[in-house]
Amino acid sequence: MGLKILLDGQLVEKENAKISVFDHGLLYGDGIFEGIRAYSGRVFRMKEHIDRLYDSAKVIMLEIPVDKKKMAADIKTVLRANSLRDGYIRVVVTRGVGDLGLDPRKCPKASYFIIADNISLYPDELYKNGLEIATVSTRRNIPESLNPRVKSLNYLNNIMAKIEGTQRGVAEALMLNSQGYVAECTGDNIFIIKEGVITTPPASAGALLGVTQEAVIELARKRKIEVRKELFTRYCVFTADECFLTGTAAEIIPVVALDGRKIGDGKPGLITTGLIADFRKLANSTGEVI
Ligand code: PXG
Repeated sequence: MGLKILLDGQLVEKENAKISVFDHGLLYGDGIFEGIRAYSGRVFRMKEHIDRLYDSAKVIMLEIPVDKKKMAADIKTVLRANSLRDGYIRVVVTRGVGDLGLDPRKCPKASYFIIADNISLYPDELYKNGLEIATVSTRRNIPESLNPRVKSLNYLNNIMAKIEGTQRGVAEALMLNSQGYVAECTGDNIFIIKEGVITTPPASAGALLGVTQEAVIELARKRKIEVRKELFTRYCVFTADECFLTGTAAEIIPVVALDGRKIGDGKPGLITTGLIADFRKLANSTGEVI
């Protein structure tokens, strides 16, 4: 049997999960989404993801057709329908069908769908040996235009950066904000460690407020490691002892070089590997049971 998708409240086969070419999610990237993980039969940080989805909706004046409780139940329904105990969940809410104009008032009803599937992470070897990244010229959107805290369907800003990164031969690209401070990578938040202190840019740097980022901050504080949310420049990454990225898909992945400069000794550091172990434990032992 094929993959089952929940589309506007109905479970349908993947082949039948279709939306209109007049949907403004497609025509204008007018919509929002979430990426969520399930580990060992539990949905990790479901409340945080759902809260962020509804906050994104509020900012773009999009009315999600169901309440948070129903959304949570729907997520579990899709996982159960596909017998998934571990997997990646994509929740998408689009403005819905309208006409060829921009005006969202022409879209009477938002659409939503939920996909749950297996996920392919970075190759194992990168978790062991670390990732090399490069700074790209595409700056993160300024908050005054489209706030990067809104997880919108318009990811062209990040995709442009991803293309540049790929052209440079790296798996992730570092994005700066319009003032030149480090914001985040195309689909991950960034952390640096210097003399035992962990620093990650605040959302006000022009980054998504990451669910994994927040979980890692909690884990680090549990280890009695000082964590700061502060602006920093590439200089601080070049001269850091350790660096890593966090994201729902990537989890925690060590970074060992930026723009050809080795970070620390060029190997994943002790604090990073400790946090990776803590995160795996947390992810597999907490969360809402499916
Ligand atoms: N920043 C951005 C811009 C993101 O898209 C994160 C940070 C990490 O946030 P969470 O809450 O997941 O810890 C994301 C994550 C991908 C991909 O293919 C990544 C994301 C969404 C879709 C695809 O890497 N979002």
